[in-house]
Amino acid sequence: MTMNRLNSLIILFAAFFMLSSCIQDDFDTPPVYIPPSIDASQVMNIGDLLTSNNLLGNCDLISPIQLTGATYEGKYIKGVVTSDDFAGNFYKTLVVQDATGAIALSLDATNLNAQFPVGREVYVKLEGLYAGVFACQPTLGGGLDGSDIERIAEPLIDQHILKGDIVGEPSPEVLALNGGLNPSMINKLFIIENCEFDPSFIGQTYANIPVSPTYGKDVITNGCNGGSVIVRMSDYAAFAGDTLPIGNGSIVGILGIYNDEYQFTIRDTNDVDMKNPRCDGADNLILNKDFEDQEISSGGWTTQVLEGPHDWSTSNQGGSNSYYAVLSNWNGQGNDASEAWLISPSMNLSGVQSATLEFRNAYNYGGPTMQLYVSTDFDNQSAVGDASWTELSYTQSQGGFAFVTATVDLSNFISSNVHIAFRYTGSNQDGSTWEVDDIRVFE
Ligand SMILES: [Ca+2]
Repeated sequence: MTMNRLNSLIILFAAFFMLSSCIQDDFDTPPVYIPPSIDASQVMNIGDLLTSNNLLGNCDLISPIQLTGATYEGKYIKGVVTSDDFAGNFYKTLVVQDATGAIALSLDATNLNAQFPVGREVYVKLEGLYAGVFACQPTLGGGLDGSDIERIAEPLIDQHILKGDIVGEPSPEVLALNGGLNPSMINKLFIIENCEFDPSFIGQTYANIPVSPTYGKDVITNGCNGGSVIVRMSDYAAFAGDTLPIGNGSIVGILGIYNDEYQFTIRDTNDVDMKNPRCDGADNLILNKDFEDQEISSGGWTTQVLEGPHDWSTSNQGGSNSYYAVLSNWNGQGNDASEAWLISPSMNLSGVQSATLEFRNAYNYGGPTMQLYVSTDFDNQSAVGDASWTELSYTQSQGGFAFVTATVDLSNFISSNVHIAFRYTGSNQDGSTWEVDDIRVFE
């Protein structure tokens, strides 16, 4: 590129930026679309479409019905797009709503966001489409696949879905989880206030990493005033690997249903605003491991066995109504020389003022004491011996399997990569049974 051309380009860019700053207001105004010339008399309420085809709460019954005859000739529904497939949590689905109801459109196309962003009005030409339920969710499709509704084929989308103006995202209705859910709510945009993700999900990612496409992830979300709903996360979502927020707040999304289970679907993580202290008033929880899922390794926990055949596992033996982590070096006849570590996921404490570790512990039988360590340079996968660990003292059980709660200040270890670990040791002469539960780190 010659200098002259470069200079002209720079001048061109400068002119463009000056121009664009002058006409900024014009850019803020959506481009004007000439709306299709559709008379108000041609527009049917979505609510009427749902009820006249018996689509609400009627999921066992129906084969999809083709919309034909005088009722649908030249008729449209007119709604505003509320779904967004940009982040990948919606797929081949467009959800639209008007003041009377909401419905999903099943389309055989991706990148719908480019044509039909949130807040765009669309007119859906009904004649020839099929109205039915997909796994109980009221849906418009393009045909029949056996007795199921089939997507609208891509070449037909332009014929059936006409773009209108961009009118902006509708204000979400408030959904009170303690008031229960009913079919008339399906496909509508809602905000759930004063809610939080279930404690069992703290420290976890939004969806499954690596991708486990068959399943996706159902993240239980509880209202502080009671009630709960599953928030459905696709393993293909762009935010699948992000960590779920642990605070209390609000979440915006579209209520759906999959057979008899209501599911709430967010468009992206901008829909999630959970920064307040949790329902129980607890300060921000950074880590919460209660073993109630009977999984040692859920939530990013790992173990390393350095000596002997024994590893950490979960149990609720001994009359405990709670699962806990346990390790014993007893092999049924004697003790094995043992060393095994139970290691937390990495915690990012860089933004907190202080951090406190709280956990319950119990033991029985004579042997070495379980040790507690903290590290700021463990990489989550190398041998524990490759990292530096600092031993911390804690309040120990008096034995006899009696649990006590220990509280440990981690404020000297504020960093972006903090691990805590429990180190079990035993010899071939003796060894205790150690139990750990309700491990929480909070600000
Ligand atoms: Ca427990």
